[in-house]
Amino acid sequence: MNAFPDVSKIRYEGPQSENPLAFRWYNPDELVEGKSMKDHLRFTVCYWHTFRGTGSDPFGGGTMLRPWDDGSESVANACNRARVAFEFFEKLDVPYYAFHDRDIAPEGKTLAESNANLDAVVAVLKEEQQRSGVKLLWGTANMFSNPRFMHGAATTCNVEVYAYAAAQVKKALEVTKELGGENYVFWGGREGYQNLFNTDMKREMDHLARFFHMAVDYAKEIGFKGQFLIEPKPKEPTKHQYDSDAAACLNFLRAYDLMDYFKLNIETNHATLAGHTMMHELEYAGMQGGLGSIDANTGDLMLGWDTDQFPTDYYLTTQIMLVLLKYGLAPGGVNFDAKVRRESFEPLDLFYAHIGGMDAFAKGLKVAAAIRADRALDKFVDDRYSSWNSDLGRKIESGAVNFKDLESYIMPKGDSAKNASGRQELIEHVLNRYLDKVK
Ligand code: XUL
Ligand code: CO
Repeated sequence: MNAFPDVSKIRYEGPQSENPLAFRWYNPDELVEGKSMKDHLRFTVCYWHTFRGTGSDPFGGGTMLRPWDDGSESVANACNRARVAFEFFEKLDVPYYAFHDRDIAPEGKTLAESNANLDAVVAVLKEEQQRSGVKLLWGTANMFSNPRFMHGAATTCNVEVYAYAAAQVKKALEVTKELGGENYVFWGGREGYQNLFNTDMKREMDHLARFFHMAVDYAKEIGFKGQFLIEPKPKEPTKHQYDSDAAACLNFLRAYDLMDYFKLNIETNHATLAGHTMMHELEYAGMQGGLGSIDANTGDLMLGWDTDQFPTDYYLTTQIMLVLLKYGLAPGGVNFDAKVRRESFEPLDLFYAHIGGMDAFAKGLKVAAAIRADRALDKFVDDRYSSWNSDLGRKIESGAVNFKDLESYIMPKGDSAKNASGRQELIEHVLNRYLDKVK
């Protein structure tokens, strides 16, 4: 393949480099906290935006220039596209990719035909994985594009659509296993509602849970050992998505006895649509043992929808890496669920976009590690909670006292001890100091 003749393998040149086809921060073998950047970050290219994105929007058609793609829905075109994708992964030096079933192979007239198309392309992907060493971070099934899924897939009102979705996921699990996928993702594409007047929410959520249990059972049956992930998103395409944020997802998993099998794939732009920061969503999932993987992108402060832009903000990546270093990421990864703007239609833009995103994360990793090495933030947190290290604090935390004991303790004092400053402005300044310091 030589779909990108102007690009050779992207290499690390250091922060001073002005070469847009080089890394300034991402140095795959450089050790951070004793582990290579490559192993910390586990960068992943997503197939749908990068190889299937057309640049179309509600106001106009596709704009992308993809000379290798003949635009047809043929298996031959899909196989050729797969080989081009691997040229891209290798030149970009990413260890992983991720896909939906319908990204990699065309949908046929019947499910059997779709499965056969999938098998043909999977054979090529397998060959390319073996040749290049690039691995599959996760697979998933697209159960939102085809009109049959207009009412949802695992939450549809149409029982035959539910059966179809189950069969589709069964095949997607087989394919993900065949390709050594390390995770399997469920993003609830149309699992939600537009209007509660026509919706039996309880029944739909029960069905969704049943669906997940069947997926877990089937994974066990075929020996698929990958981690299951669900991906929170509050809205779009439905008015309300059931997996609205990390808290809602974890509550759902716990209520339906699925906590042992699922973790969360947290996406930045979904977090912001939910009215949270990415750091909040990561911390919330992490503290409950539910942090699995991330979809790395960013939204636009001025726009209230899922713009899926490439992340370039060091402040954001530092926040993310602070949490990821705390809880760990593997077998998850940093998946660029991000698309180039429709005006950035040249193949070269795909490289610029990913290089910028990878560098932003590598810099964030270094800044976060520097902060952790000095315990620069921990010190503030330790101080802030130091009163809890007292005898009283320990008794409360261990459950040794009740309301009456606490009343007896505090009543004679007349009032509680004075509060100390939260130091927010100083802390924010300290964070900027580390951003300056890492060179
Ligand atoms: C949609 C989204 C999906 C999932 C995979 O907003 O993020 O691309 O990541 O289905
Ligand atoms: Co996503």
